[in-house]
Amino acid sequence: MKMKTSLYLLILVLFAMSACRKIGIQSGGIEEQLPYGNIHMAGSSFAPEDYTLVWEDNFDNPTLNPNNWFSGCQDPITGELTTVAESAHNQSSYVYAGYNSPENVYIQNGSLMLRGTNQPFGGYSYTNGWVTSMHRVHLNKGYIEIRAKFPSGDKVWPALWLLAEDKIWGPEWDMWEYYGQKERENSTDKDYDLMGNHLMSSKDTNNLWSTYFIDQFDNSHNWQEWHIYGFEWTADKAIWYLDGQPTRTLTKQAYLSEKPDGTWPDEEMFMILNNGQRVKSEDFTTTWPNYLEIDYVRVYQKFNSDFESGSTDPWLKYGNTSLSSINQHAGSYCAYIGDDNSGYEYVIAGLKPNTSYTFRGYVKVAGFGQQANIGVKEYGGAEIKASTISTGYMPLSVTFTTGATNTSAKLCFYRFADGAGAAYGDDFELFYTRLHPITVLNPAYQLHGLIMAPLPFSTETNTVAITVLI
Ligand SMILES: [Ca+2]
Ligand SMILES: [Ca+2]
Repeated sequence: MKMKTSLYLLILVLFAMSACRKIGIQSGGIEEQLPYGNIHMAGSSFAPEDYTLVWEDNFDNPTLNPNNWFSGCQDPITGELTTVAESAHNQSSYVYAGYNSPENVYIQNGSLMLRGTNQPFGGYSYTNGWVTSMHRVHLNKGYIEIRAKFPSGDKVWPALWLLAEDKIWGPEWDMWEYYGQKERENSTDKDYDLMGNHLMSSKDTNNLWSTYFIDQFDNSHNWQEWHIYGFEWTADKAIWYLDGQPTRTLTKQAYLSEKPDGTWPDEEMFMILNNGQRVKSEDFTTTWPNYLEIDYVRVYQKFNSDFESGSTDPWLKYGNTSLSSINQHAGSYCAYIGDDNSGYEYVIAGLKPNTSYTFRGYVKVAGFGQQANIGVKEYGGAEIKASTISTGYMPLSVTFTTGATNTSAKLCFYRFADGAGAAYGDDFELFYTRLHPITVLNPAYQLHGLIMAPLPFSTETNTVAITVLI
């Protein structure tokens, strides 16, 4: 009898354990989103190290998000034409053979579709889809990643490119610009199937181009397949990446030695994604209609968060601050605050409205009785801060949600008026926090020790929505 009861109990326990494993498998999907780093790296990105996702459009909504883009070359809110555009529907009719119209811009199966047609309209022989992020999404340096499928054929001229927010032509970054056909300079010869990675800066009316073409791209890479097109722009170099592999590196030094009158881009620039048609190109091999399909556009930035550039730029400083080569949390440098009422601020742009971000970093003070803080303000909500009085490095973090129309935030590292003293800060990061429903077991089960796997969340996932299974 006793044995029978024990057996019965054993069966019960085994049943309970197998039920737990079942639930554990259910929660196994969550582990893919963890460790925490995977959340801000947004899945299968080729972003170089130390970059933080600051903005993305995955085209998941049924219509184009007007906070990010407008169709064509005229801002529907301000009425302004984009940089060097001649009308709302054509940027430059001497080079673009098509009329861009909203009918050619739509979202299908989670992708932005930019259609090109050979249907005459508005005095043009072709029409096309064209979107612009002017005054909505712009950046001064960073890494842009676009997952796209390009059209091909002699007439097509699709491109993913950047122009200046101040609407002066130059600089222009041609991240990825495909020519179905292009005539050679000072020659009647023609090239076909070219992908371009260019920079242009200008001196007065002189455009200073540094061009680079990859020949026979469709032949070698099949551009009708999905590819991940990356472009990194820093203070001293640009690197174009295809599916994570560099295709061109242009250093500031090389550009300026090639173009002594040139300037390295150092200003806010917006994106244009378009499926244009070239005036000068033939139309023998093009299939109509054709499409430039874009699954996502992501912008990553780094804001010298570890000070390993040997400078505290581009942080804005006030009071007594300097770069420190002692007391760093990691690497060779950190940020030093030498007195009270002093600190660092950095306005990070390109954020999404109504979205949660976490700003964190390592901070310590030099002596007892002092306090140092990190904080965030001007994001659409009340200022938030986190503080430490520790003389050893402490991780501090603040999580904030941008307001309904806010696309930037001011990140701060500072000391109040709490007396003389010093503080050090290092390894700051900004995380984009995705809201994933997470399924975990009822904590009661955990108490009974029936979970074999570690809990699928860490102390840093407090903004992740959690569903508890009873
Ligand atoms: Ca998508
Ligand atoms: Ca450092």
